[in-house]
Amino acid sequence: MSEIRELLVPRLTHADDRVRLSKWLPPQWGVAPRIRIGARWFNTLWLLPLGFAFLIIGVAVAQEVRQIPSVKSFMARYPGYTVLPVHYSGFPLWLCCAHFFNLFLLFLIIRAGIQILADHPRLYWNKHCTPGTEWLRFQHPVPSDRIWTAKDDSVTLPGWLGIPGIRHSIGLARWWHFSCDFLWVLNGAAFYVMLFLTGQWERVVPRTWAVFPNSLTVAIRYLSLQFPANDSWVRYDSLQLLSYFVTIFVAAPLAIVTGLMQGPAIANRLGWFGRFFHRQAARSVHFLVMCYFVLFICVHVMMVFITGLRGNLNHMFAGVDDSGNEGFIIFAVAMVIVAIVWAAATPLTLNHPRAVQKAGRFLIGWLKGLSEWWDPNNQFTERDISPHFWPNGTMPASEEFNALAHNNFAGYVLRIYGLVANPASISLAELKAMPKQEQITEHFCIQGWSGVAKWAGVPMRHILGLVKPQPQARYAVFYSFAEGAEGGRYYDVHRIENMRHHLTILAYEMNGKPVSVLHGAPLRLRCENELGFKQVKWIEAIEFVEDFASIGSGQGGYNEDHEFYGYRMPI
Ligand SMILES: Nc1nc2c(c(=O)[nH]1)N[C@H]1C(S)=C(S)[C@@H](COP(=O)(O)O)O[C@H]1N2
Ligand SMILES: [Mo]
Repeated sequence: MSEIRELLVPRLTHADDRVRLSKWLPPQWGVAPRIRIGARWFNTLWLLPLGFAFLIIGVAVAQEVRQIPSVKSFMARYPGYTVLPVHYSGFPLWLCCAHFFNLFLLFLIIRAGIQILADHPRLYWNKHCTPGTEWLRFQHPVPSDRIWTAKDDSVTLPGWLGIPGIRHSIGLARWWHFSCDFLWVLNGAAFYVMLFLTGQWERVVPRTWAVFPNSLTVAIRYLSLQFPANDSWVRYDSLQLLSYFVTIFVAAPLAIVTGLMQGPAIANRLGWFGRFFHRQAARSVHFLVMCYFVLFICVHVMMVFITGLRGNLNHMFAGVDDSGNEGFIIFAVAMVIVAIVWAAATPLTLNHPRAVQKAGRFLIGWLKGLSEWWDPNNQFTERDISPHFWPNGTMPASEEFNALAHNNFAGYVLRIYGLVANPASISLAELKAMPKQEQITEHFCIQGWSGVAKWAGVPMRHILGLVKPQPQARYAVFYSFAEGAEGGRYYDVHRIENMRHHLTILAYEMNGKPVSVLHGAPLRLRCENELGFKQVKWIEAIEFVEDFASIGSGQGGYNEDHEFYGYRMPI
């Protein structure tokens, strides 16, 4: 069987350790974000003048309203803050540091998050991702006169906004997003602990219901442009307290939970809740939380600037309550650091993508891999099957494959070799005579779309029983008939543990019919605790190996080599 290896391995290509724009997907710009209300699409840019108009009207209304006697007495009864005993003082150093790390990481998280979204620039409330049913898109409608893959759909972003801006750079953007998330969660956890150890939580957690009427008073004051005194060294006003509470204790945890719920390993374990609050709902909420953060940052920064900049910066950046300039100086230095990192992130990523991949793997890859311990167990019903299942990837184009397809794959043989006791060559008819397993499962593409389909095929457990991998075999390599996007054979590596799951099958049927060539005929993998790119289509051969360092560029698969993905992708 070693001749098969000699046949296949040289057809893999070595990937570059830099992003070569000449070989990458050519740029394609989307459109300004559109929101669908009923059957009509609205350009969200209208929100800018509309928001401005509403703000001006709001000021006029607030100025009138606060003259009304009953409002006056309401505002006298609820002055805009509550005086309760407190057990903290000022702004300690740990708080200033946590605040800086938070803002520093949040910029990167948001930029990389928008980049991830640009890989499938549509958001849905339904789980099927059927074109036309999205509620938000920043791409044109899906063309209906040709095959339109998820990769075709991805859009370019300006390099200062996305990291790294170029189309379909989700592999790199995810390393940034997840690595910074991890550091952000660590920072946040330390922040939570310190808040409660030092009594500083009393600044940001409401302790009486009066926080609501008091917030109304503050809102009327600010909106009517008569700012209350800034007492933040001692206490925040009620509206500030409430908005910080929502940001720290609602928005941040919601972002974490809805982020995790988009990964197959976790979504597959949530049972009815996961079927109801599915990946697309989680993804939409995740996006809305990001919008909240952006709005919060804008309003927060504006308020810091217009309610006494020097004093505010002295509090939060220097931890002092005086009229000196130290807060401003530290803030200026901090902003220079943010600006340098902001400017460097995209060029660094394009010039050293392999380093970004390695750093990400080091920081967060092991943690993502841990969720593979959970075996996938989620199954759907016939009613859940998606009417449209996005296709993805580069179609096979070789004469050899076309000849096989022409004969309905009658001449197809699956070759299994490497570290196995019984190497095998199995025809499609033989595969179909083996035990058949049916499953209705959700497919999670790394780009963001998902879809439910019924798959049927041979359980990988059965194949393992036939070929008997040797004890040192740790990985299964799936070689495809098709090339990857930059040329060279598409392949992907799975840990052998994944091959033993009860839902891992070699599928030859999709939704009750033979799998179409578009979706991977004659045979494609289903391994339900991993993302879509690991479900190799058009399988030509499977090799069992001890290590994959010498295969391709050694990263564990075609997209791992060429697009800098991680090879364990349960999230
Ligand atoms: N050979 C091969 N298999 C592949 C791909 C590819 O490009 N080549 N794309 C992967 C990706 S990114 C996804 S999301 C799924 C898509 O499967 P589908 O076309 O059936 O939706 O196939 C995976 N398998
Ligand atoms: Mo994918």
